[in-house]
Amino acid sequence: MAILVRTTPAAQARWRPLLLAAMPGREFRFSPELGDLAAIDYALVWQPERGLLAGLPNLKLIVSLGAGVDGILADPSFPRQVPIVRLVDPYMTDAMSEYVVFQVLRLHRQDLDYLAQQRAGEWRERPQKNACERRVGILGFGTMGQDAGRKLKTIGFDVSGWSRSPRTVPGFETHHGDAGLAAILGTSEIVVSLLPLTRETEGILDAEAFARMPRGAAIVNAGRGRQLVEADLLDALESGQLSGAALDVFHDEPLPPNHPFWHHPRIVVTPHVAAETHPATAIAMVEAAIRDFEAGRPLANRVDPERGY
Ligand code: NDP
Ligand code: OXD
Repeated sequence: MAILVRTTPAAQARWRPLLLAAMPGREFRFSPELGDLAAIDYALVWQPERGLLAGLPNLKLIVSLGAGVDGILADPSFPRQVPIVRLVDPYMTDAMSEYVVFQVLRLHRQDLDYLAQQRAGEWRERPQKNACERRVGILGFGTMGQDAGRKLKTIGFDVSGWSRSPRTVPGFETHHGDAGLAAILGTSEIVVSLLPLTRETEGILDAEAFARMPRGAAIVNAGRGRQLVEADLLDALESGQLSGAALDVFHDEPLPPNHPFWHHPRIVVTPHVAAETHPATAIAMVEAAIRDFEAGRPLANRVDPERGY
């Protein structure tokens, strides 16, 4: 009975001592040292290489070491019969809300313009709306979207959320489905994506979506890079349909050195750090998933591979 751990080398170095201390009776295999594949029961993974999971004949449970599972489901050979649990760590949710609040405030308070003015030595006041006059639309009103929404609302923003299924979230206007998307885009000056990457959400932030948004609107993407059509964003910024974008996730990560986003004056780039996995807090969820599985209890935060998240 062994547990495979496969994430980035840096993350693996953080997980290793914590896992060994928390589960002393267990045998761990830290990738790339896999040993006898037939002995591996559980896999704790982040963006595993294609074919890795399919090559484990006795795998019983997959625990995602991230909130998003697109890196697991993208592998056409992943074993669909094996349950997948994703990470839902309240500390990570807090971190995401910090990122969203920070970027929404930057866009709301015209930080990109004032930074440009500072560089030019220009002292000029800009007309400024109050937060309550600014509607923020959150695409993906799940764990992270709702938490970010609550925190934005505390500041005073007028927040609404969009999900796949109809949701009643006290205090928020909510939308779902295609008609709901048109409604939320049409009224939001700042649109935040906290969507998972699925067949339906790939390319959702495209020219058509930008055209629906009020002129001069802005976007924040912390969901996944492939939700954004990057060329359409550049066109929308060029035409003035959009006024800015704060992006944490990209088609290709790391963002290639010659990518136009790096030096674009209306784009803020961060290197996929909006809400990083913190092994020190996440380990409790990993242990709970394995405990629940072994006790035959229902698994919390189970992924539906058909739905894609
Ligand atoms: P949840 O599963 O809790 O929420 C996902 C939300 O997206 C739900 O409201 C869901 O709708 C909605 N959704 C999914 N598909 C569609 C669709 N086709 N149309 C409309 N709404 C849809 O996930 P989390 O909040 O925990 O995480 C969201 C994503 O954030 C992750 O999948 C990941 O991609 C990203 N992330 C990014 C990080 C970063 O550092 N940049 C860190 C962590 C996560 P419904 O409520 O109906 O199910
Ligand atoms: C995640 C991420 O999905 O860090 O957890 O992007």
